[in-house]
Amino acid sequence: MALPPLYLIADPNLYKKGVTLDLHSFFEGLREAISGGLKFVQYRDKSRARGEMFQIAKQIREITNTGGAHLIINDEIDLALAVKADGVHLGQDDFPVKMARQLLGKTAVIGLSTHNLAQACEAATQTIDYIGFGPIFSTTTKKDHDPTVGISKIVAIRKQISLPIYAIGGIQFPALQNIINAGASGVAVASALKDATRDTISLWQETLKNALKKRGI
Ligand code: 3NM
Repeated sequence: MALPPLYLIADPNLYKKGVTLDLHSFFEGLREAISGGLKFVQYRDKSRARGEMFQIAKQIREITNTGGAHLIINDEIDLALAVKADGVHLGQDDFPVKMARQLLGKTAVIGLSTHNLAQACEAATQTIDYIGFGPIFSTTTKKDHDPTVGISKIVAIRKQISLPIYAIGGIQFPALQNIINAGASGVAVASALKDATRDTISLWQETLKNALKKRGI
């Protein structure tokens, strides 16, 4: 499956009113983004009991199915299987890729987080479909994140590996052109696209597509 350049990290923890989760706004935000043409979504949730995660993931699966968008589940292989997601995104310390591939099958999309050149090169030897690389910039969405890498590090990785590279971490609209020019295949974005309108999503997608076209992709 060709992976779309705009990858939304859907994290319900960004939708809090005090301590209460505003799941209604979370789901509405996702529907709006998909109505703007978004085709690639990751459900990421570091703060919920697994039973509740299952209920949320089920609804996200319905919304993404209706909109023809791919759904990836962060970390949790059993949850991905349970809701018939299209794949999983794994961190460096998560379940081994090889086992994930065995459990999910050949056609599943498997992504791996990487934070430096060595990890990216090692990732390229595994049966994965893309890497996340970051954090490019500082972010509050991921607690205790690795040191920021900046856009220039993408250039070095692009020279070494042919896998799709998704730049992640603190990405805002003005950086898109430079990120793609550096060799990324797309961007994975959470906070900057929280409550994005369909027009904003369209603008991000067009900008990414045009930047990739200039690289002949
Ligand atoms: N992973 P935002 S940075 C989930 O570096 C995540 O692997 C990262 O959210 C990594 O777009 C990050 O709000 C946070 O910065 C992405």
